[in-house]
Amino acid sequence: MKQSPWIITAALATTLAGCAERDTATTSPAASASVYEITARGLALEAADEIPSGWTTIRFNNQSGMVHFALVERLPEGHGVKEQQDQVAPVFQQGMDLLNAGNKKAANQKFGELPEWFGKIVFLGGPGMTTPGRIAETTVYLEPGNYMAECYVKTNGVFHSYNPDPQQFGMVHGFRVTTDKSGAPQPQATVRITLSGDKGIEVDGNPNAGEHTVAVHFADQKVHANFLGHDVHLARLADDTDLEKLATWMDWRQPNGLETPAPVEFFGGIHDMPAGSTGYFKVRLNPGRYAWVAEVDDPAQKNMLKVFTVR
Ligand SMILES: [Cu+2]
Repeated sequence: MKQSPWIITAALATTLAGCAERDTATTSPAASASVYEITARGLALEAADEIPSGWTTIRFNNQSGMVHFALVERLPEGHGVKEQQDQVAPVFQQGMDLLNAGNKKAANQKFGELPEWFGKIVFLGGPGMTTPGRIAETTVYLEPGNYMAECYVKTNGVFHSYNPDPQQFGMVHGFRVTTDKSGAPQPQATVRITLSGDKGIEVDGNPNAGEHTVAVHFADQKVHANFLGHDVHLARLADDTDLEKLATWMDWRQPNGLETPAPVEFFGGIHDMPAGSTGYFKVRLNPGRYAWVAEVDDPAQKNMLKVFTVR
């Protein structure tokens, strides 16, 4: 029973990829790619409990009325969603409540209560911020192990990953990556981004309108002041988008940071990954003004808020 949703999803994805392929008459890597479908519905993530290892396309279907994402984390063995909900999510929520009350010192003390195993979590990308009603696809290489997907966007100051009802979980989903191999090939990129603490977001060329597979190479990784590593999300900018407001929104520690609704439309991206990794995400660019932006404190200062125009 556990595996059946996965098989159905993979079969469906292969069929869809096969249809798309006829238009281009090329061999698309997506045709044989393994797809892990994660659906956001209300304040829950719905997905299979077990998937094969290897190159995995995480197809994040945001069926909810709010912006969400699906950060993928590899948890140390023996620690699952239950431990995360008991020992991690409440600490962040209580710390956030203290920040909102203007008590930075007490907040930092609270964050000091995070369990030792929290530092052993490996962040492995996963689809970035996704506007309601959109689908975002991100491809990463997953080793066998114990995983969790999480969304910690906030609504009314409460992280989606935290549920105040102790009987219920927040927006998290635990899953197992098995030793079975997905067999999917590494994607072929049409746009390349290099991400580093020193140079920020560096894009190879200015992408044209159309479909793209964006490769993101993490030249290095570090823990920023908001405890997160650098990553990349794609935002579409309106004529009146306030870039400073967007920059502040990207930092969850700010009272309005990651608070719904988002100040822009988001089309996915990729969350932080370890130094040396490469992950991929798909985008469809229409003519207009966009930004690549990282979920760190002060992204503009770090060259991690890059505005570009698609003609
Ligand atoms: Cu969410």
